[in-house]
Amino acid sequence: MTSSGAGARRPNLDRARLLAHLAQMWRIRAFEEQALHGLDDKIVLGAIHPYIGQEAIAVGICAHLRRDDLLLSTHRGHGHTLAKGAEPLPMMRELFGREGGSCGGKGGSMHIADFQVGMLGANGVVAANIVIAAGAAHAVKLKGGDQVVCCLFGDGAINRGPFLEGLNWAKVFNLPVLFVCEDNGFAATTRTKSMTGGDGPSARARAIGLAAEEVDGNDVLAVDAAAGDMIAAIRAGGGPRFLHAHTYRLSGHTGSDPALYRPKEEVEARRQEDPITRAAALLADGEGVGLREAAVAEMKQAYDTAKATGFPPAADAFRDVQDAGDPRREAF
Ligand SMILES: Cc1ncc(C[n+]2csc(CCOP(=O)(O)OP(=O)(O)O)c2C)c(N)n1
Ligand SMILES: [Mg+2]
Repeated sequence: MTSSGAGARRPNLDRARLLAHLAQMWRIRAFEEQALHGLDDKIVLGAIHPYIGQEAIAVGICAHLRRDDLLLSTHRGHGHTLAKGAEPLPMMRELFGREGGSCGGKGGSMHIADFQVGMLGANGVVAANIVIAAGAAHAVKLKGGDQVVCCLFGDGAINRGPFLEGLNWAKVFNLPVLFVCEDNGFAATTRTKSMTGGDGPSARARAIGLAAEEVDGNDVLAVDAAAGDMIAAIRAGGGPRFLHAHTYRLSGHTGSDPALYRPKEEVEARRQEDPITRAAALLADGEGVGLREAAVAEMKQAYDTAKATGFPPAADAFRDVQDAGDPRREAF
């Protein structure tokens, strides 16, 4: 770890960019801490999967995505969604099942989507987003243009079939998609290494013919640099790329998981590598002051407003649930 003022030893440091990254990581952290508070408050409907400790990945990657680029997320999707440009209030309302939620309050955390910013959806089915991303990238290719699709998934997802299907399809059709494996070491309560044959995510991607790189996922500037090169290559027609980002989930698997399957000392050691602390340590004294407070105020406001919002009217119960027909008739 570096102490504050270490930025002076990195003459090429783009301070404005780092400050923007730090602000965005604080926003994600503050959103999640508020959401966890909502569990204690008993207003979150369903589970939430905190992204705490992994923020540098979403932030470093989304810095290179345009609004019209497309993103596919997971069950751990709040950070991805915010980094892609979604507003926190509809997201918070969605967590609480309220009117005005991203999906009308019907989906909850694992179904948040915001097509306005190219966020095609969280996904509660591990690895399912990988084949959806390949499909979205195929659509982009057929339509023409230079949009990029980004698909984030966990290290557990690489042990499901859609990983092979999605990467293979993307390679065969030279599709504009960046696959990002967020390797936090765990799939729920299981250490992923104990369930993974061979040399892991990047080796598998290379075996399918994708250019693949590994990166320290807790170093926002390293992620930024790696993602920048890869996304530029994809946008230029270079085909799919694979980024394997090493990180650690500082929270439990869900907001209510005490994570007793790993020693406290391990978590404490990994907390020293918190991506926010590491980014802040690159700045000089006084830089970045107030970013945390601003993020907390923004997310508290979203929380309070969402909490004060009513539930959707009963008449809307079937709206957007089925795309055709009369659900009352079709139920029989
Ligand atoms: C097809 C499928 N199998 C099992 C589950 C239950 N489940 C939810 S999250 C999870 C772990 C996923 O691990 P990883 O892909 O590494 O993502 P992480 O939770 O670490 O972000 C599991 C097994 C699921 N949601 N979908
Ligand atoms: Mg994992």
